[in-house]
Amino acid sequence: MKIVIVIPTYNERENIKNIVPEIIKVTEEDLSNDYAVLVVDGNSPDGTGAAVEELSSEYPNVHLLLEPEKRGLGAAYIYGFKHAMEEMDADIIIEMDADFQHDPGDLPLFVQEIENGADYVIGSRFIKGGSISSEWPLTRKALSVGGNIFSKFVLGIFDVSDFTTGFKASRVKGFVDKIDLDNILSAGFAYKIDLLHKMHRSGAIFKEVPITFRIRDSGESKMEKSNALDSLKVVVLLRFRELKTFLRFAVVGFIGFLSDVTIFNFFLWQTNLSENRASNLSGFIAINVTFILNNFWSFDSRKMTQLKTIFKKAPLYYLISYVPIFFRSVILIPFALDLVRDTVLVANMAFILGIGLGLVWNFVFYSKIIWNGNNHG
Ligand SMILES: Nc1nc2c(ncn2[C@@H]2O[C@H](COP(=O)(O)OP(=O)(O)OP(=O)(O)O)[C@@H](O)[C@H]2O)c(=O)[nH]1
Ligand SMILES: [Mg+2]
Repeated sequence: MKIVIVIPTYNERENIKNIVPEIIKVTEEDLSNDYAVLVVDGNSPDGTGAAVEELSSEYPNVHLLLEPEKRGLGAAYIYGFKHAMEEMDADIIIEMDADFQHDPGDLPLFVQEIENGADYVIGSRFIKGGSISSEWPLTRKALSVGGNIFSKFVLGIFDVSDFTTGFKASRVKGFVDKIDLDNILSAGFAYKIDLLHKMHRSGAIFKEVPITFRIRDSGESKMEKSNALDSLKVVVLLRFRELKTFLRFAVVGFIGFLSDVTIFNFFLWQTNLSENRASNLSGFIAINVTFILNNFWSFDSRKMTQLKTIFKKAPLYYLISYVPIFFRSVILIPFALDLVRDTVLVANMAFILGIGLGLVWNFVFYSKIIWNGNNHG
């Protein structure tokens, strides 16, 4: 596999000169994979870029990606991720700092976990075996611990204990290459939370491995004071977006429900269709109405606009949506009528119960499969 280790730098001349040879030493031992180091430098005034160029003449698999200026950690990583995918054909991308806070000796472990089936490997400071150097300021430690608890509960992601670690490995095919990197919520440190959230929602298999987070070797911290507030904003915004989608989906569901019930009863009272047929037909009409409303409103940020995409997804949409309709028409309603005799009231009650179950079913499958953010048009 092709593994690209992306390292953002700003004024890290000494660190980068020391860490690259260590990375090369460790990765050279793995003969079955192909490694490259991609340093994304924010045009550091201390000459980090020149130091990387010198390193590349010594090590051909070390590359420099120069930014026009310092634009934030998130912006540097996004730039590096795109380059690693488009120009270097990466299968795995590793995020790592230049300042020796992350141990190059841990790299083989990250790769092994991906080889063993994980899609996203998180170097965690907060699981058994992981730690933060005791020299790290207490206030930063407290902020980190508090931020993690907050993120866990607000985002509802309970299988992650370190949301803001900078040491990670991601599988590209099917995961990073499906993420819309142009709309990441933060150009700074908080991009980490958005990326993690997107990987989680895409169904990636997560694996946390313990790391020891040391203090930086030399140079100054680029940690900005605004990072904590920015991270808080990203967590809240991510949750709110999901909630908004769900609330809109519920409103659409209610409109679908009203049309479904009205049409169902119209068939029952005005025609001599059986309950089963009436329920099937009203359901079919309702899923077409809800498709349009969901596409242009509930899931507007992931909407499909091209007919080609819509036709491609249509069979799956009908299949998913038809499951609860089939269930209520063929199982629930006949069962209820059998049990309590033939009344329109019983048919309606079973029908409504079927819609309630269908709402949950549909939301899960629509958001995971139909409007999963990978429609590209
Ligand atoms: N290109 C680029 N790199 C950056 C930027 N901000 C930080 N970095 C690099 O990103 C890595 C992480 O930044 P650090 O300042 O070490 O942040 P930290 O590890 O949370 O803080 P410390 O514990 O104080 O080191 C380092 O390699 C930095 O040089 C930026 O705006 N642009
Ligand atoms: Mg650091």
